[in-house]
Amino acid sequence: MSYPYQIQDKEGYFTSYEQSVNDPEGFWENVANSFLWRKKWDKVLEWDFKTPNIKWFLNAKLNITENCLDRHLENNGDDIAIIWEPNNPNDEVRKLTYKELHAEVCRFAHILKNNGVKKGDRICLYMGMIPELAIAVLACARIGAVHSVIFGGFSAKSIADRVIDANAEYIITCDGAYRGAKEIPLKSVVDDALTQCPFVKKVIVYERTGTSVSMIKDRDVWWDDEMQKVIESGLTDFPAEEMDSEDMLFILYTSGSTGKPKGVVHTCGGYMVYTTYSFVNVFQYKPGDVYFCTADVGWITGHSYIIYGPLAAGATGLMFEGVPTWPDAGRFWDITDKHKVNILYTAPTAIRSLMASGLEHVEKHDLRSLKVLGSVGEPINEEAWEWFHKYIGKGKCPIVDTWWQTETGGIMISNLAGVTPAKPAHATLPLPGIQPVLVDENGNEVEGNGVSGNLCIKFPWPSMIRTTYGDHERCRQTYFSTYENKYFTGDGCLRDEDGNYRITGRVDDVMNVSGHRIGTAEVENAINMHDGVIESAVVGYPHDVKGTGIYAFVITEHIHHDEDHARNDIAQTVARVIGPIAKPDKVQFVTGLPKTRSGKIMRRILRKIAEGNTDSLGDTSTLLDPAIVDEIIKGKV
Ligand code: 7RM
Repeated sequence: MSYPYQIQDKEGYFTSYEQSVNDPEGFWENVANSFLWRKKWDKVLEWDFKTPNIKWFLNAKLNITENCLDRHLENNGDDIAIIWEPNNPNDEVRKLTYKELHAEVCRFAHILKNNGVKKGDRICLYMGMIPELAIAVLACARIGAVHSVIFGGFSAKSIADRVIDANAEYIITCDGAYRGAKEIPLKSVVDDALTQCPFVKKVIVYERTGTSVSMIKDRDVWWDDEMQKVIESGLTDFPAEEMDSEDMLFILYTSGSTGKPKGVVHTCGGYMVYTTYSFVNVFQYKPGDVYFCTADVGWITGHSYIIYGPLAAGATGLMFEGVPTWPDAGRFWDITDKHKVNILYTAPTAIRSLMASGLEHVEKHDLRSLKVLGSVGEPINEEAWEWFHKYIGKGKCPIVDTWWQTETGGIMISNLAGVTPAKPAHATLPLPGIQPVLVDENGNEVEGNGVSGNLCIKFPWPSMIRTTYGDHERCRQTYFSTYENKYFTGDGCLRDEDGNYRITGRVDDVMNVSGHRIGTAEVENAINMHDGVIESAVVGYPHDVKGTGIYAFVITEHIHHDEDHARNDIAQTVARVIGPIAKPDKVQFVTGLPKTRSGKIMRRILRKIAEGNTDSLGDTSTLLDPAIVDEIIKGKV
């Protein structure tokens, strides 16, 4: 593979950037020309941010899997597409060449077809980090079905909410998943979820752990049994469905300010072009490099930078089933050494946690293969940046700090490895094609450098969100109504004297816990389901490892004699309702909450208390009951 759109040096970056602003359509047309299309576009772009209506590469036809697979077969079919490292380091590594991956995807596409799946159908995937997850995702794309991957840490209720919202009639899951020392009973969680989803027609189950599961007659089938039938039928290829550039590729649910996660919709053409373009440029991928992204496919990072971007670029990607701390905190470094990883893309929360477990885990391993390091998911603090740079990159690997979102589909602001300069704790500069702006509270653009504001994007890019599934108005309201004619990210941001962007964090009611997005309202809803709870308010607070921890203020009917026990019960309820990632770190029982006269909870005050920053609470005299503030401060946990 060669990448004609790969930027080679700093001048190249500035020239490309300028061109992308002066002639966006020409710029993207040029990038898109390097892909495989059944038919090219009639028009590059049509857009308005009012409706919003965004269309890229109009009337072009393609199948993204022909770009991720078929395209590489002739010259690079024997290259490794996926190296799979199992949870247990003593188990066998699996390597799939592009030819093998293509064959597996085709076979599984037949299985989908045999089970009644058609173009446009929604399929929920609830699986561990095994090659079959990538195979299932790609098979959906090949047949034109819309995948909705649900992270393996979500609860039965979260699955049911998503299956219902997407009206998904098909589920793909595993009997169980290995995660470190734990075994997670995925199928059993799915079964609980599906008691609420009688419309589900088929559940395809891959056997990974061998744990016993209950199979429902006429609904549940084993992956291996279905595979046997396909193999016996002798069918190998599966001709890819011809998709329109703007046909839906997938839905991915993400948290917002309300209690209900929204289904972010991405479409085929633009998403393919942008994820591949950004992958190749940000990481400066060179054919033959081994690239390891530690994210889970259940999040957007896994979609864009484990599956679609790298595969369309013909890259060799490493997929890891387990967790960074098992069997010990040296696992990432062990994997890096074992597979001679060249590019490592991970999250600040992982870096901070591994940093805390001591250098002895690092020093045992040879990390000389590393060339480029990357960070994503939350602001990376300077201490973690320096540690990553010094002890993992040995001072010679550029670190790319990549800012982006589920909604943006791909990396928006980042330095390009070794091409544009890094600055610790700064995402630095927008990729060519991306036009960020900062706006003040009145919605006016803040110009010049050395300024701050809310981060917006003022021009469309190919992988941007098209709609929120089943509720276009919600998409308009959330992203396009705060500031006229701009996409609003929900993030606060600084632009330094040199024009480098530094993302400071969410300015809405979304928390970023270990890089996972969780809405305060979702956690409150879950807490309020707990017996005896009258009301609750949840805020984020600075946490050494997680970045943000979850602090819950809870009003209950009765005073608890064993508060620790009650706290634990509430945390368990949240884990059951949402998933373990949303468990509050701190629960404080209070008799009231600081509210305005109109009954609105003053989160600003609760946030300050949770931070331990009670000197600057600001004006509390407008509160309904100012005395409650002192009570809450005294009872801080
Ligand atoms: C890719 C992803 C999005 C939110 C986003 C930010 C935060 C992500 C960075 C970052 C500072 C970064 N998608 N965020 N990357 N903040 N620097 N490099 O994480 O939809 O799950 O989250 O994450 O607040 O709005 S996401």
